[in-house]
Amino acid sequence: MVSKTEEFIELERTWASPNYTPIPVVLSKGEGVYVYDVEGKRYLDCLSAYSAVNQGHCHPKIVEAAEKQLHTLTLTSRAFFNDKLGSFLKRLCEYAGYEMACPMNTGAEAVETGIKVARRWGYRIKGVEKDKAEIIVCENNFHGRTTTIVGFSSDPETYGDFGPATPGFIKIPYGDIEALKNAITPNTVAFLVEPIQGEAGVIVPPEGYLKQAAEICKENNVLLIADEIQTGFGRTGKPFCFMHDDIKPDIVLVGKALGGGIMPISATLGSREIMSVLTSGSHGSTFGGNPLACAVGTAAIDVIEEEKLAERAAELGEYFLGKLQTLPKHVVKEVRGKGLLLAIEFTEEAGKAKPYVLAMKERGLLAKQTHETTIRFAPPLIITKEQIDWAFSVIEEAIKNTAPNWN
Ligand code: IF1
Repeated sequence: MVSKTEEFIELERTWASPNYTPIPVVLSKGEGVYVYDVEGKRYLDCLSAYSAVNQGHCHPKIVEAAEKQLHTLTLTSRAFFNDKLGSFLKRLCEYAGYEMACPMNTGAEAVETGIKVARRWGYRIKGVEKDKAEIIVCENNFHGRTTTIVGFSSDPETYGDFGPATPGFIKIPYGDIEALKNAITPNTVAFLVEPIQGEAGVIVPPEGYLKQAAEICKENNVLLIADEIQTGFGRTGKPFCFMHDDIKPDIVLVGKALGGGIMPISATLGSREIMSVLTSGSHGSTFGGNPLACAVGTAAIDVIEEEKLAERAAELGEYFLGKLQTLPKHVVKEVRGKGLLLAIEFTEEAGKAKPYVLAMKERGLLAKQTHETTIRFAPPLIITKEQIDWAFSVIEEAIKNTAPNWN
């Protein structure tokens, strides 16, 4: 007798391109911090769709905003104005502290928009020689999956056989200020950086790194572009991770949780001067800024603010980090992160992360390994202290029962 789980897995494996190897669980319902599989089993979601479900699954206020707009007006294209876009972008820009935004859909589109804005700013405002613009990026970056973006990835899995790479990108080590200084040339238009490298394994840069990077960019008339697609909207304990360094990047890229866990919504934010290089007809998107997205995005921001999710992430993240740090050092060699973007890295002796992820799944907690030896924990920011206690008890027990030697 084939179980429902096996049936659904078989169907997905038959019809979906094999570009993922999902954890063997078939989800069919989500509510708050919990998701449910087709067998009716409940799991605490410690991935939040890679930090796109900060507000929790199917948040009633965001669902209500979507439902209302679904019966009103969903898509017009930007060939026409609509009555939701201006107020949504005002809300978003004021929340982040910027003057203007270009609404897109996926994070990669926001990144590509940032690259186009920086290049055109370089040619038309800084005066860089045509087609010579350079953008500095970091080793082990993750900014999305388009051919241009993967072209400056340092992960062969991400860029392998998708060449030729788009020219004009210089890679430097993450967290290394001297390397940034030395990479800048008269043709440098921007430095694109994640405030915390998510996919690389939740790598937090040295204290003050972003502040020093901002100073160097300013001194050299180079735009600082912060990719807040994963770290934004309260995840690291502030509305945006760059705020921990008390800086103001020239361009901020947002996505994921802006969609309230319901739909793809992203944007590229900057000053009026910078964003105005996107002259009429020079950039766009069929769905970018659609009324449904604007209604959902507005509700998504409202929930982050009204439920003080950034503050919760700061306080409960500290608490969760403290508990993870009690795990034995000969099994878990490092605990990293900020707010509720956390990760544990296993020792060589403890082995690869996947068996631990499967052991956690068996016990009702969903998380995902990143690369071979790290597990990221990024629950919805609505999680309670009691749920963190439960999650930690599951994490500890799963590791205890999987590690070659716990004591
Ligand atoms: C996958 C990773 C995380 C991102 C940052 C831009 C994007 C992402 C900092 C692009 C997207 C997602 C993509 C998803 C898995 C996940 C991921 F493992 F790939 F790297 F979170 F760490 N900037 N990250 O994290 O946004 O176009 O996806 O909306 O591709 O497997 P997107």
